[in-house]
Amino acid sequence: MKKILITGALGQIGSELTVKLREMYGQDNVIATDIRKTDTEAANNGPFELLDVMDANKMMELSKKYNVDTIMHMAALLSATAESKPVFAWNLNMGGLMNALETARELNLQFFTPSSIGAFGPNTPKDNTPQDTIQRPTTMYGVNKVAGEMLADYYYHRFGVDTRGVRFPGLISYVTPPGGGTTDYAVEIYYEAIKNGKYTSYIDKGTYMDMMYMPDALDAIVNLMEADPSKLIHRNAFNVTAMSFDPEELAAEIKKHIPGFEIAYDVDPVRQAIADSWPNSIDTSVAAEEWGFKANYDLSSMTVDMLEKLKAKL
Ligand code: AKB
Repeated sequence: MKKILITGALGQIGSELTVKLREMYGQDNVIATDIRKTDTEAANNGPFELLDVMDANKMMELSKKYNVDTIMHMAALLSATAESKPVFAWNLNMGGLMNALETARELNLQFFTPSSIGAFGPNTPKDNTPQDTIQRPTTMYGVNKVAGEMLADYYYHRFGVDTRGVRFPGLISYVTPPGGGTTDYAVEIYYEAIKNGKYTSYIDKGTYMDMMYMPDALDAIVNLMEADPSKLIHRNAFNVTAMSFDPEELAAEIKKHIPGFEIAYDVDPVRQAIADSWPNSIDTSVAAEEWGFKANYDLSSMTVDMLEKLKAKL
């Protein structure tokens, strides 16, 4: 029986991952932790503990208290926030990761943490970006992610920790909004389309980025964690994605359901520069080969579901 501690459990991914894992492995077997408590399903429907990931002792103490066998480290600052607070981002993203890896090493836990398309940079091949390629990111977030990918590999090779991870694209969900990311526009646009029938994008038309709907992201985590380790050549930082679009294509898809919807542009130079340094679309064939990665939602089916669920929510 699995017993999992999740950091950043009330964040964009964590809040849905916690609920899904509780359904799979039992309510008491998934311990949600976060720096703050919110009035959410993840916080209220199972064990919850306050945890600042910079506090190594408390992370160890909680992992022992609940006798967990797995740690999923989701707490991190996203790309735009990291760019505005680079020193804090280094301390939190790297300090939190080291604490989680050390906890996994000492207690012999299975380990998951997400990397990102942000681990690529302007001289990475932009289209069909290979799994193994040039990684010279120009953002603090990207520097953190590359270092994190390498650390997770290091802990596997050096100490035998069962580390696993993926490179997530922008994730789209109707449950918990993201905060401080470059791809957040692709979530905000759905909220604004329903509330106001228009959206002003901070990312320019013609800017293509990889995206994935949250149910596919959660399946990817579960399937990778359950994959036969003898088949995993890479273990960490698998490229995964489901679709690539620019704001115009996304707006056109929304317009099919909300005919009066309009998109305008007020480009934010910081987030635009980050987006310009990332790939247009990445190649996921290695994840497919090694553990059967497959996404079920494309732009059209995701938009139908997002609009339906958000209309009910709002
Ligand atoms: C961000 O935009 O920072 C994240 C990511 C792609 O890692 N959504």
